[in-house]
Amino acid sequence: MRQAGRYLPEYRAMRQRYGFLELAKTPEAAAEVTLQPVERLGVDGAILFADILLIVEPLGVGLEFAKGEGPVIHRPVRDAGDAERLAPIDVDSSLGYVFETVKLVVRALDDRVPLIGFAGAPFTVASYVVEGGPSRDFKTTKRQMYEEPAAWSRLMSVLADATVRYLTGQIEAGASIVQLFDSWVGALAPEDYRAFVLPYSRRVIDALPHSAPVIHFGTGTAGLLRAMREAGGDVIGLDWRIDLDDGWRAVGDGIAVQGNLDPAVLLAKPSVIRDRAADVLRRAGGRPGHIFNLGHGVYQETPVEHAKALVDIVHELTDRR
Ligand code: 1CP
Repeated sequence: MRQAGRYLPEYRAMRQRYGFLELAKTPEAAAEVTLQPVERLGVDGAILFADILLIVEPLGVGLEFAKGEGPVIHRPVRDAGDAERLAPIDVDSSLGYVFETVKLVVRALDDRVPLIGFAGAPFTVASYVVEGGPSRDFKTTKRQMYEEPAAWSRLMSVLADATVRYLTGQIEAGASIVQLFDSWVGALAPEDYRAFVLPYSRRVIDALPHSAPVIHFGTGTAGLLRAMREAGGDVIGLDWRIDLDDGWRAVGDGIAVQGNLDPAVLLAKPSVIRDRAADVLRRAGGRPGHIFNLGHGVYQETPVEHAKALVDIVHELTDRR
């Protein structure tokens, strides 16, 4: 999950000096921010500092990270004409700075912990491109999916193909694992997921080199877990809206799971954090193939000591001190 960010004072200090996109595009700075949670918290994996929307910039839709408001897309894709006009994405020339960051991080980590690369899954990225920014109900996205199949398949295909090259480039640069974030896919009916989304996520996962495991993550996915497994991934990421043991049962045997502590638990005192982390581990039951994680990204209001306490507690309870 997102583990860098504004809850860390050293991240806020970097953001005083760099705009968000500027930070992502400056490999030395992005590498430094990637390493901050590793040094400060002692987590067992680094997650690349980047954003799922960087891939959208070369599409020419006018991506901006507005101050304090999150991402804005000035020229959203609303019909087949817009979709036809999308520029094909030359990943190596437009996103080479991300591969540079990966190389710097891998060198600095020196095998202490693995680096997790990532990309947005086609649906979640498409939702920003169609809506023009964050959304609650994804109404415009769904309308397009239902009634403009040509526009939808063109947009999803362009994103899927670019995402294959983007994740492959991260793996070639040294990422040990990659995570595909389909953060907002839980907004879909299962049949719509199967018809309009699964083929594109599968296309991405199937085309990746087998040298790096793939974590396939979404939120609100209790009704979609089987279908997400069919789309692919070595690990299915669970959010906290399902109990970990029930989620694992729904995903099925023979596959790993990641999750799933509610990030809001980190707002509470350490004794609460301990009980709740122990509960997640109890539900995992010591089975191989569980990656302990939050069910989604760290909230900005999280006290850093609480995040650190969680890492220590999980290490203690799993004998990894
Ligand atoms: O100004 C800032 O500092 C903005 C906060 C921020 C950060 C820290 C944004 C804007 N992006 C990021 C980095 C980021 N984004 C990381 C790396 C963090 C790390 O090193 O730990 C990752 C993995 C992402 C991925 C991302 N971006 C997702 C998928 C993950 C998830 O949380 O579901 C999504 C949906 C985004 C879009 C995005 N970028 C930024 C914001 C505020 C948002 C969310 C907007 C929304 O609510 O829809």
